[in-house]
Amino acid sequence: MTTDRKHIKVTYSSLGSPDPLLHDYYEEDVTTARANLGGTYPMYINGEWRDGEKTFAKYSPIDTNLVIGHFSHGSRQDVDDAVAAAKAAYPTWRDTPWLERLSYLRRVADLISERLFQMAAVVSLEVGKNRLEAIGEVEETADLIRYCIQAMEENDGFIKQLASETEKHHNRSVLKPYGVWGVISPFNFPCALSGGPAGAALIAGNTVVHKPADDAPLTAVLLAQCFHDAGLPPGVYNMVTGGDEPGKALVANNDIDGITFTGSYDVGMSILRKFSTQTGYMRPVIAEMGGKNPVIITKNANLEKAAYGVMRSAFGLTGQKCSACSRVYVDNEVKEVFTQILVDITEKIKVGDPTERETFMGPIINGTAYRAYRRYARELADQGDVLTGGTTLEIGDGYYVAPTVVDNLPDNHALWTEEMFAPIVVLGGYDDIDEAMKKANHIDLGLTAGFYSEDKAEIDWFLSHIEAGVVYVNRESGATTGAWPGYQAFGGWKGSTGSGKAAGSYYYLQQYMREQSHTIVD
Ligand code: UN1
Repeated sequence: MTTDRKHIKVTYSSLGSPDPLLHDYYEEDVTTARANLGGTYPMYINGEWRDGEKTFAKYSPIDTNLVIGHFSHGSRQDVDDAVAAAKAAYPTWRDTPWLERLSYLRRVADLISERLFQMAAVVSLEVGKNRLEAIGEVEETADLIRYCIQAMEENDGFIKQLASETEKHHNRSVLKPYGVWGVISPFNFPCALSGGPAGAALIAGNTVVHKPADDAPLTAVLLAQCFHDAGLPPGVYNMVTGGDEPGKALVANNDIDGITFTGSYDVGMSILRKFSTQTGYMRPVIAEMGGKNPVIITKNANLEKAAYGVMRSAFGLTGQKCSACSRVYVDNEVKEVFTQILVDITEKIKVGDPTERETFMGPIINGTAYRAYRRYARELADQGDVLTGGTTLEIGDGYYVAPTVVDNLPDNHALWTEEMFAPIVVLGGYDDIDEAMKKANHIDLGLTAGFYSEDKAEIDWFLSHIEAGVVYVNRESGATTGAWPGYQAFGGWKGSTGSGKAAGSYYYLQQYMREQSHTIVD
């Protein structure tokens, strides 16, 4: 690796016209990462690297012959040891002055930024994310941590003086950590949705046990290395890889005081239920549980802008973002023109190896998702019209599928409401805009939503009626995706969330703390 690299500050917006050096750095690190694939990697428990008794192999979705590495299959004992280590480390970490905690976490964020391209290369190889999105995600992780650092500073450690009854009374409100915090993260944002919540929990004074997704264990190891190299005391951050077992063991462990889960609605709801009944009192659950995100396009929209926004959000990361756009309601007066533009630009998408500069869409994550895509494509072709896509693609031995646009699907079809996590978008025409809004809102999920209209009154109407946590109007770079910490608060409504508070927002960090009121009388 070149040692004297120029610092390039990345956000999803700066990636629109990136510094050419960014490509050089990324390519250099992809070459190195490819050459080093296939190693055996441990877990991180109590400040030590521990090999599990069993291992599992992780293959790349880009080419199923490519072994990313062999990873520890964490057992219940490993999880219980990690929780015990976190519990033992908690009192000292809690009592560490918050400014000192911030300097540890600032080091973690800086290490992530320093290793930006190295980690992004692994994200691409491991989950099939294209280069710009992978680079963006890794830097987003550092920024999620920095955002929480800033929140802690701006709020002076969340110690607030309150009014006093008399001169002798000294009252204040203090936010304090809970204890041991579990983080269960998904494959699609393996860095941001691990480092973001773990960073917040640690800044707040909790200790952490992290269980990453089976499909993204190497990113988790690299992240654990950042926590380790930042010099965090043993037990403060722990990471256990493996299948379902360590995740279940984490949820079953009553020494976990709070948990952040990002993943499916069904798993999120089951964690929520267990957490509220397993112990004598409720414990906090921060959950982000998916979306079925709608876009409404009126006859007053700039259709070109709308088509690009929908295309980017429906097919970015192969449709596997919780924030992906999967339903579009478009005024029948402009539907034909809009559909034509969308189909044209969809057919120009370059699908292939995500580490290649021109590739927009990499493979789908694994064999199960690949087979599910085929099943969805069949069902959609049976009942609706597949305007483009609907097929798997023969590109080497990878899990490649075509971006798919579907029209004329009956209103009562299950795939109008089921989250597919695949590059499939379904179009519906409307004559009455109130009907379109009803359809957009009628499901249990409410994560993101988009709107296209150049009419100010229509925009106000949309903003006051839509039931979603993250909404975008006339955004060409993404109709429903691409929130950045500090720019967009990212969190859902209804079944998409547990708390109604978003990540990368003013209100996020407070969720990792509980309030204590102090009254001291002279
Ligand atoms: C997710 O898809 O699980 O706004 C999170 C976005 C990303 C976050 C997506 N920042 O698309």
